[in-house]
Amino acid sequence: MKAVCVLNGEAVKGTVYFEQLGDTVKVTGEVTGLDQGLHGFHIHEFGDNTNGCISAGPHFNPLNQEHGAPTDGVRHIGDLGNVTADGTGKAKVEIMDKKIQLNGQYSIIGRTLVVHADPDDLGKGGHELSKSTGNAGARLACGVVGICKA
Ligand SMILES: [Cu+2]
Ligand SMILES: [Zn+2]
Repeated sequence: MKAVCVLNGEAVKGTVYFEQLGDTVKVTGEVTGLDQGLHGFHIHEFGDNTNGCISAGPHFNPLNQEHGAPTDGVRHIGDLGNVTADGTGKAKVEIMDKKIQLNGQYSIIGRTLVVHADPDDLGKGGHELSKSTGNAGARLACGVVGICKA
């Protein structure tokens, strides 16, 4: 099964693909228009963009855990860490993750992918928002994850 998300922001655009490979979801694609460096990259709970990316709500967190790094045992299902933009503002996405899924109770289909202005501190920044959002700042672009042709 495959899914796709078209990210749309003012300056930031992107296309990200998701493919279920056994228990792993492979995430690939490209985001452009970013400042050089790290940018938080998450699945948020709602596939609602009526009021822009803010309507997507908090990180997808069906297990009521604290925010963390993708490699942490304790994390939100939606915590995909950061993408890294180069000097031209382009970030290549290549993530393998076993928490997000394309079906079942942890399915991300119909939820929103968000790319942020700032780095996700992976829960370790000591900021009051570290354990909820990674203090990743504004939502620069977002899009709903939808099923695509296999
Ligand atoms: Cu986010
Ligand atoms: Zn999170």
